[in-house]
Amino acid sequence: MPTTITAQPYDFLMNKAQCALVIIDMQRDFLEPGGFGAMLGNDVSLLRQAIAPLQQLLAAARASGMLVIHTREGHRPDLTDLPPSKKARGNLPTTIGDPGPMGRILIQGEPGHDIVPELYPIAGEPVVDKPGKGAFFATDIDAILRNRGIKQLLVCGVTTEVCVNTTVREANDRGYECLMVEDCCASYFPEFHRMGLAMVIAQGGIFGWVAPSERVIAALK
Ligand code: C5J
Repeated sequence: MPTTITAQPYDFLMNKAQCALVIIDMQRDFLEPGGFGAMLGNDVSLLRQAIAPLQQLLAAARASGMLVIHTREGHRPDLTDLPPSKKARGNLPTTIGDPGPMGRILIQGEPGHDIVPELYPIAGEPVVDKPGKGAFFATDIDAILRNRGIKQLLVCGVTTEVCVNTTVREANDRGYECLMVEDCCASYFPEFHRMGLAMVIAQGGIFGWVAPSERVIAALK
């Protein structure tokens, strides 16, 4: 029997056995003071607002036995999977692969690439390393989800308008039903956060659903 979550633009009927929690890129370099995001002049406290609600949602998902998947944006140390266009983007003095405050920026195995301790994966939770913004590009996440019979995703993480939004669009095209948990997503730009949610639910839910964590947690219990 599905559990009803009151959501926008209409109720989301969650089938727990076929639903997974996907946590996008809650990495130290994006979220911690002294990381790459902060070095670029971003206010990381805006992203950190998502940590506390996400801790509660993660605890509820774990307690319910739901599959939890974490993603990390990053590249191989030899940069062979880094498109030159991505390396050059922004014309910044410091870019992906260069030394940063927490090791080489967005490089697998470096301290800044890892997930914040508050949300650290536990045994049995797949961690998907992704070279792009979307979690489906050049990763095995689709295979992991299909092998577990997953058809619905609760999507959280950072940033709302970039990696979370891209992942929701990719998942939508592959037939997954996506609910974005609004207070468990965050952006350095509050207006982009709002719009990142608004464009998902526009036109009758063109990419999916949006609901606050308290409703999702209540449905998981
Ligand atoms: C993510 C980014 N995770 N904004 N990356 O959104 O570059």
